Amino acid sequence: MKNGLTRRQVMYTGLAAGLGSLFARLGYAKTVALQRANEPPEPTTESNRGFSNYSRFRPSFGGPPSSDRFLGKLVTGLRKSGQEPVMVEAPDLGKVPWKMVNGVKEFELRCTPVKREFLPGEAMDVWGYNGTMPGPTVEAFQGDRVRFVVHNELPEPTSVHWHGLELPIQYDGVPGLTQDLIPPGGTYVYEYDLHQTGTFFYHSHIAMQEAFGMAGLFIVHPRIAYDPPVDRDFALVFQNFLIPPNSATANSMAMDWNWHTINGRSGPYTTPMVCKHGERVRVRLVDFSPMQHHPIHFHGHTFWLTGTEGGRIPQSAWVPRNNTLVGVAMAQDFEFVAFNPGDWIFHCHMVHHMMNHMVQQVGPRIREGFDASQYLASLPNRPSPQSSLEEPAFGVPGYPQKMQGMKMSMATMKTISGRREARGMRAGWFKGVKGLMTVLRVLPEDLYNRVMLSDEDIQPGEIFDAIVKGSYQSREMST
Ligand SMILES: [Cu+2]
Repeated sequence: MKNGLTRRQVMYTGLAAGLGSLFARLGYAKTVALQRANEPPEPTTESNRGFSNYSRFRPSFGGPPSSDRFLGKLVTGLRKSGQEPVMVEAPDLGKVPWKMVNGVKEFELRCTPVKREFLPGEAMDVWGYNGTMPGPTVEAFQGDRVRFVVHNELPEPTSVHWHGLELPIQYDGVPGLTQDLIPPGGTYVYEYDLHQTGTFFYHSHIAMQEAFGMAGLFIVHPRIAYDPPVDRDFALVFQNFLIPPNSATANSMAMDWNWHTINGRSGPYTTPMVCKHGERVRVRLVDFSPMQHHPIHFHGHTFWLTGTEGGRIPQSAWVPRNNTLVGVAMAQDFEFVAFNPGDWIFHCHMVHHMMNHMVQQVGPRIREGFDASQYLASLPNRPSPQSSLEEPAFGVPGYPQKMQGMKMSMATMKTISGRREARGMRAGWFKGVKGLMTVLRVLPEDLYNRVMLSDEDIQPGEIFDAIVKGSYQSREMST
């Protein structure tokens, strides 16, 4: 439009002028008109007309920023509005089963020691619920009345707090303040109504047990999915542990961290999230690390921050991001349209969270009170330090920076790459996926079906190559 005003801007300005006398008292009309006039003009020429359109199948702008379709903000998924929400998928975690007892959804939680394989063959001693760490996901609906029968199978007392839920005080799970601790072998019953919706979690309210992994997701859905409806709903819990070399037991006293997990696994053992090209996707992030915050970055897309641990954010306050900081005990929900096919890394951006512990740099540690005989007996077999300072690279100040001594056995590689969710990714894809990292795969429907639904052989790199060579980037379909 002439003078850089869009039709909408003219409309707003006209409206403001028409109602001027009314709004003038509030000092409002001028502000609205000014705000609108300051927006960049909508593109009008042939060359930039594309920026006002949005496509769910290729990168596009969808502007201006006030548009509902800007960066896919309110672009619906492939599912229709007005339906039940899709169920949440938390990779590598189960769900807590429930049964209906006289109109109440009854869940059973056992507080247990857990052996959790952070990486294949690296089974760590932590604590959790029902034999997993983090515990299995609780999934319920707004309006449900829920009951949790909690058995303590730990050698010390515990209690369970329901993080973020507005419930009667006697079920809040704080030792002493709201209830007596559940003794070893004891059982305690929590029961309340759910009136909220969002990403919550349950956890021990004993600090050291929290640091030892005792938490799980608690997702409460609305009965009818929020608009715009999403096709996929993923959830991830981020945690840090310090597990000294030569030990499998997390040191929950530590203020330092060397092992990092998403849903109880470290990259590249974290199972990729796989969605279809064009779907609207929600990812729920929870930080249950003892002390560390996680700036979570997703490549190739811009997402909208649509919720926090307090529930849904009104659409007017959604924020576009590609990196969102999740603080300790906070949740962030975000949504995006998966318009860009590929295997996209999804990771915490803290560099020390992007790798697991550096054994060769740290060396073995013996703590006071521990028997050192085994360590001393194996001294002759210790790998000798590399002191090849003649290597020309040592002439470069700072060398080496790349982590040294990363080794992965053939069996481990097979386990990691042999999973259905990883089929057809580049050979060696796992070299760039470490610590607090996972992968979100956006696959065109035909490739999605091959990877997730068929049993045909897929060669390493086959799916990746098909995306790079294919015409998927430019494919336009009616939405
Ligand atoms: Cu982090």
